[in-house]
Amino acid sequence: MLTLYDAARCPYCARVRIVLAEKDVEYEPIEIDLKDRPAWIYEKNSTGRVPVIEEDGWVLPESAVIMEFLEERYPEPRLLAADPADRALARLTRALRELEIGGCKTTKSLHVALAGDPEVRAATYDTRWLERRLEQNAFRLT
Ligand SMILES: N[C@@H](CCC(=O)N[C@@H](CS)C(=O)NCC(=O)O)C(=O)O
Repeated sequence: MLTLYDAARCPYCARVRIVLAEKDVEYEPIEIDLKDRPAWIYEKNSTGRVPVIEEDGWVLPESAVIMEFLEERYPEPRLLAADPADRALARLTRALRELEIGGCKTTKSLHVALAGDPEVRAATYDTRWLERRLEQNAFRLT
């Protein structure tokens, strides 16, 4: 079974949990206390950060890479559009949201412009499922 090294309040972990939930993938979560990280987490990820997934001794850090891996490994239901241009827009939205989550405001006006464009929003699956899961309080940020 897949293991997720997880932290409840981490937005990067949350988006991996969302993909796992959408794809109904069974996994074992292992909560990492970020204030008192176990030394062994550095063996999984040299930066010591979560999320990391592991399966049969194979480890993968970095949430965006994990999401892409899960999309390819578990293609149904599809979370990215079939059309390459739409996929690119979804990735662009994701990249901009990463900057936003990271507290970087330098691309905020670009992000606002993109988010306000109904055509871009319609083409960007990431935005729809992220917002839906936000409504469902899937981030466990309480
Ligand atoms: N680029 C990484 C960022 C992951 C990240 O920063 N995780 C935070 C928790 S939200 C962490 O592990 N922080 C511990 C640290 O930076 O030492 C990803 O997308 O997975």
